Amino acid sequence: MIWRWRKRVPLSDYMKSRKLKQFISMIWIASFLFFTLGMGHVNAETIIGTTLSLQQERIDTNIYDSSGRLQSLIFSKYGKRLIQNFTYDQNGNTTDRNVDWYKESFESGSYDATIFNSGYPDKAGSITNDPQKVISGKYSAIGTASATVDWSEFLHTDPNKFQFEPNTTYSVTFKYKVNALPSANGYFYFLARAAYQDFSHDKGWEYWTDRVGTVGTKKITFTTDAYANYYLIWGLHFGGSLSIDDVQITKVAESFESGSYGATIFNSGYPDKAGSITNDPQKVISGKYSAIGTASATVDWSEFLHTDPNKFQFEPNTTYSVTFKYKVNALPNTNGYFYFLARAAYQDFSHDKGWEYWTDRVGTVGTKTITFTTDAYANYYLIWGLHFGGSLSIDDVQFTKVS
Ligand SMILES: [Ca+2]
Repeated sequence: MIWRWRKRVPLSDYMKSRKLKQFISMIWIASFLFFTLGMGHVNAETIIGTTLSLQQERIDTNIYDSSGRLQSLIFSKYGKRLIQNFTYDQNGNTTDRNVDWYKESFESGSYDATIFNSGYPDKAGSITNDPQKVISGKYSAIGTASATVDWSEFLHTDPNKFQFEPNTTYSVTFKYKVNALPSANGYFYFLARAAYQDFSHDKGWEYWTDRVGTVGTKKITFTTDAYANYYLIWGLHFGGSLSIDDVQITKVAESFESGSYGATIFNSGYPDKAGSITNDPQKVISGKYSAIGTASATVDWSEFLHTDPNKFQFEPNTTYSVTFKYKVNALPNTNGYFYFLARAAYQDFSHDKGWEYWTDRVGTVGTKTITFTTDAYANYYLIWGLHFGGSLSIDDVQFTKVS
C-alpha cells in the first residue's frame, strides 16, 4: 500500500513518515494511558521506549513525581535533546503533554537524570530543595564556597553525557540566584572549556556579581574551536553562593561537524542522495565538514540539500531569515546557476518563497542572508540546488524567526 502510494505522489518520504508518526502517536497515547493507569510506570517506560524507538529516538530519562506518575520524559531526537512534560488532573488523568527543547530544571533532584555533574573538585556543587535557594520548581543546582577558595567549579556539563560539536556556535541560557556574595575580589563566572587543552581555547567567558536575592537570566553565545570535548563550567571565585536553574543549550548554526545528516535537520535532497557531507579540505568552508552538491551539466535540477520537514517545521505566515556560507567548487554550465528557495511540500510552485540564484568565481566563499515569509502552509522546507551542474558547498546555516 505504501509503495503504490509512493509511486503516485512525489516527495512521498515526507508523507510516509508523517503517516507513520501519526499512527505511532495514536498507539503511543493508547499504550501510555493503558499502561500508566493499569500497570504502573515500569511497564509504561518499556512501552514508551519501544514505540519511540520506531522513530529512532533514544529515551534518556523518565522522571516520576511523588505519586509515581510520569512527570517528564527526556529523550534525544535528531541530535537534539527534547523534553516532554505531563500534567494530570485530580483523578490522575493526563491533562497535557507538551514537547519542548530540553531545559534542565533539576526537578529529578539528582544529577543522574541530567547532563550535569557536581563539578570540580568532586562535589563542589549539589542540588538543593531549600525554598530560599530554589529558583523555580522544587530543585535547583547550587554552589557554595568560603571566601578562601579561589576557584570553585560547582556545576559542569558532563562530556560523557553531552557532546558539543567542534567549530560550532551554541547559545546557553540559564537562570541564577544570588544567595551570598563572594569576597570583595571575587565573582560568579561561566565559561566553556575544551578538556585536556590549555585555557586559550576557553570560550564564552563571563563573570558577574549582583545583590543578594537577585534572580537573573543570562544568555551566552560562543563558538567552539576544533575540539570535540568542550564542557560548561559555572563557578565561584573567592566564595559566595549561587543557584542555577532552567539551563537550555541550543545549537545556533548548523556546522555539519557531526559528519552526517543524523544530528542535523537536513537531508541529502532530491533525488535521494543528490547531496552529501564532505570532509575534503578543498571543499570544506569551515571546520572539518560541509554539505556539498555536485552534478554534471546535463542535470537540469539537482536539489542537493533540503531541510527535512520531519525534523524542522517552519510556521505558516511567518517571516524567517536564513543565513549560510557557500563555496564555489565548480561552475554550472553557461545557462546554469546555484539557487535557493523555500517550498511548501504538496503545493504548487506559486507558494515558493525566497527564490535566489547566483554564480560566482571558482574558489569564492560567500555569505547569503535570505528573508522570506511563508504562506498559510505548515510544511515548508528549504532547498539548495544546482541548475545544470557545478559544485557548491554549504556551511554554518542559521535560521532566525523574524516575526
Ligand atoms: Ca563545517
